[in-house]
Amino acid sequence: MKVDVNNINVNKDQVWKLFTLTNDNGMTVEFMNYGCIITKIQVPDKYGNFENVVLGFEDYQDYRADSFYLGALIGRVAGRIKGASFQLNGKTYTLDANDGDSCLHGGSIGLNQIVWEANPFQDNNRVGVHLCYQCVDGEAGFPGSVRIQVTYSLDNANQFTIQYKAETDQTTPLALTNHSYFNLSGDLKKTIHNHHLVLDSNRFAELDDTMLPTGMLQHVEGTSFDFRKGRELGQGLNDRSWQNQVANNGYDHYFIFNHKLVHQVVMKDFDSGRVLTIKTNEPGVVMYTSNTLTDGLRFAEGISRQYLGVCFETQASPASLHHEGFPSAILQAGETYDKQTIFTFSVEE
Ligand code: FUC
Repeated sequence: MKVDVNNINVNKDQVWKLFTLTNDNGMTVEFMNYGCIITKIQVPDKYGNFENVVLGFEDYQDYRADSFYLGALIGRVAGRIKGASFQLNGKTYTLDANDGDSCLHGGSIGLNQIVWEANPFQDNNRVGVHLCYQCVDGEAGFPGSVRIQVTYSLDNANQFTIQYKAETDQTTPLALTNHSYFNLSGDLKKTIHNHHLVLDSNRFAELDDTMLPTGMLQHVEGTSFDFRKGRELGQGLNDRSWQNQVANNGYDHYFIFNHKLVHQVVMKDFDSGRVLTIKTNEPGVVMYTSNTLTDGLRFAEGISRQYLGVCFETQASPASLHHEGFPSAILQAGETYDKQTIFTFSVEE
């Protein structure tokens, strides 16, 4: 196992670091200290061919103004905050409205646009990098000075783990996640329509026509949101239901996990044989099927188009700031934020 480091010369004042984690099977995970952005994950298919299974730009410069948040670490609060404001302990906080009237993914300058301090490490079982950033009190409108450490690590069981640790000196909302778009076909050979998914969830947050949760949780039974026994993503992308249509014809919804299965997400691509399983201690996930991804962006293996990837944004719910019954996104002063999501890659014949 090893960690390689290279420089990306952005301009004469800025150099980003590009890390590549490699395990003994030859699996690699590549990411930058800019926004902790994952740019490439190379895993074998059932014939042993290594290919990339995440969307990433051909030119690293394109990450600077990326409104699709490709591969990025999202925060302080992932998802949409209604009215770009919230109340906490009797005070009203105002954030950036960067998505209509809402605050999306932490506001116009989020954690995805910060250069993080990075320290590589290696131990007996894994290789990785600690990425650290100290948010200032009031940054992007959020209260509290928050120290965040995100650790990316890879082991020889083809498990890529993201661990999030944080502490705050004032009670504040915090909901970090990663925004990688997965496509298991390898090197963007096809869209995600035929990806088969099992999701450990009975309920999802209903959206209104501005993409905000109405405050209602819908049961998945009898809908295209029922992935408990497995179904292909394409069925929901083509579904005429109000909830699929409101999300620009697909999924862009928060699912609450049952935590009854060992893995909360199992996704397969039968042609390549690749399987991705996700295990997390987060209470839920936003599944976004790149419904609004535009055509014509230059990705490493080809040109972008709708439905080219699927994000599993494991996280607490920002809707909890305005509605009862959603998993809380509040971190108390003095409490330790300790979340982890494990992405495991395997193959099936
Ligand atoms: C997801 C979605 C949004 C948005 C963005 C790029 O997390 O919830 O709708 O388009 O990513």
